[in-house]
Amino acid sequence: MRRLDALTAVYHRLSDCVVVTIMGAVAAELQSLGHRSNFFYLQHAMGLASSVGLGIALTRPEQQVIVLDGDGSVLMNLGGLTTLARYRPANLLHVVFDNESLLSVGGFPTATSTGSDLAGIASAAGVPRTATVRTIEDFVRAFDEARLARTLTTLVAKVDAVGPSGYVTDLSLLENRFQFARWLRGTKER
Ligand SMILES: Cc1ncc(C[n+]2csc(CCOP(=O)(O)OP(=O)(O)O)c2C)c(N)n1
Repeated sequence: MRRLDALTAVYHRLSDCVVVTIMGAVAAELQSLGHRSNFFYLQHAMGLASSVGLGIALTRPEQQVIVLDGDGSVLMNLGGLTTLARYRPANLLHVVFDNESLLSVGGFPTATSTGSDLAGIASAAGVPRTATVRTIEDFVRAFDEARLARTLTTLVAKVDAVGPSGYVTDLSLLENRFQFARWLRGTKER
C-alpha cells in the first residue's frame, strides 16, 4: 500500500475534523491532495504529533481529532503512547503510517524493519483499540470503524517507503499555525 493512496482514500473524510500530521513526506502528500484550514502540519517537533492531537482532543471533546504519524516519529517518543493511553480521549484516532524507515531524511531503517510492532506496543501501553492493516480496503474499513467506535485507537498502516520527490510546500509554518488556530477558534464560536 502506498501512503498517498491511503490518504487519497480517506481525504474526503478529513473535511470536518482536526487533522495533525508530522513533518516531511506525510505533510507534503496531504497538501498535494489539497490543503485545508483544519490541517496542521507539525514541523520539526518529531514524535510530538500525538501529543498535540491529545491536547486538542482533551480541550475540544466535540471535535474528532485525527493524527497522521510515522513509525520513526512514534519510536522517537514511545512515552507519547502511554500518555495517550492514560488520558484515552474517545475523539482521537492515531494513524501511524509505518514505512519501516525515516523516509523524509533519507530512508534509514527503523526498528519496525527488524520486528518491533507498534500496534503491539500501543496496546501494551494501554491504548484500548489497535490494529495493523496492509491494504487500502482494510485501511479504509479500520479508519471508519475507529471513528464510529468513539474509542481511542492507534491504527498502524504498513506502507511502502515511497514519497514525493520534495517536501517543501508553499505553505509557511507560521501561516499554517495562525490559519489553523483561527479555524479551531471559529468552530467554537459557531
Ligand atoms: C527531534 C527531531 N529529530 C530529527 C528530525 C529530522 N527528521 C525530520 S523527518 C524525520 C523522519 C521521520 O520519520 P517517520 O516518522 O518514520 O516518517 P517518514 O519520514 O518515514 O514519513 C527526521 C529524522 C526532526 N525533525 N526532529
